Amino acid sequence: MGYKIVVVGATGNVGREMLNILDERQFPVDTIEVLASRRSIGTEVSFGEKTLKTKDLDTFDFTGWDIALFAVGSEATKKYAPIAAKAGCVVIDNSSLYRYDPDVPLVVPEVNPEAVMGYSKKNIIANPNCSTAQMVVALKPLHDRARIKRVVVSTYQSVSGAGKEAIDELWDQTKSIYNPVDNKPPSKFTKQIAFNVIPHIDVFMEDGSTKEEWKMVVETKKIIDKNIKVTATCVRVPVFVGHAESINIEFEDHLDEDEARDILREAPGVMVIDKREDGGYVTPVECVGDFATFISRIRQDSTIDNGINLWCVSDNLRKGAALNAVQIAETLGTRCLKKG
Ligand code: 11C
Repeated sequence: MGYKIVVVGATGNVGREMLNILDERQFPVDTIEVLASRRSIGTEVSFGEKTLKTKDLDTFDFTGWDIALFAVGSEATKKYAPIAAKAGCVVIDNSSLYRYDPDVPLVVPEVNPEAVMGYSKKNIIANPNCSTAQMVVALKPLHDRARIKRVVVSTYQSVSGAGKEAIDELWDQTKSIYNPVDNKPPSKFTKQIAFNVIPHIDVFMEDGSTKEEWKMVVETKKIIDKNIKVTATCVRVPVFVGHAESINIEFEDHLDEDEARDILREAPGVMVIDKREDGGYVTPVECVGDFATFISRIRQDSTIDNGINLWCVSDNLRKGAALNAVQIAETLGTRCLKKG
């Protein structure tokens, strides 16, 4: 006996990945419904061998459904997630709307699976931002061993994090860069993204940081430990899929680079590829379609007492969004909503 699952926003990049991952991981689905906003009703999406047609989110009755995976923006989430939750369907939300609500757990199953138990306060569980999800998978096992004091992270984030129009903008600009006739001014990004990098993701905050950077700080505290200090610089790069991060970690206790590598080798969700030779590390194009968070370039930071540097790469549409949401559903199923 399986679960009655709804995917909300099934025609978007993340919604489609959710369907792929439910199928790939053989999530026990009894019945599935795919929903979309009015303009996308009737759009066909694949679920394994099957083709499903999207129905209208606006008129859908969530009563009797077990889990709704939401992959729509904060505005639509604000309107429809409470309706689903009130009808008794547990919402797993990919937007940022509920992440900082103390009554909503923010979960990365490799890191804080026990937090799912808190779902019942609002019948909602939040999925973190993609750049946070992959970082905390790498940080948690090291924190358990040597207590992290401070993290300095710089991200190299792919355009798919900003949606389909952003993917199209990189594609169009790349094709037309040497052909001024076809050149359109940037619309999704603030500056040219093809053959360039942009140190700006999401809106600016009062202190000069961006909201993407703020999310990495606040979400890491909520997921792992409120005492961990994080400072982030988030940068958009001309890559289609796969976020990379350069992470510098300062610990309370000494941690040798070899022990750090051994700990990460054993850590759930992590794949260590770390050969000190040409190509002995993972780049974003190699992580696309994978479930793992890849860690490379693990080395001592000799400028501080207890410091490690590492390079972390993951598929932002998967671990950063759809995979994490499905893993939350799996955890919820195992711990709280047992079937059969
Ligand atoms: C990006 N990380 O790469 C963002 C996308 O808060 O869920 C995800 C935004 C979020 O642009």
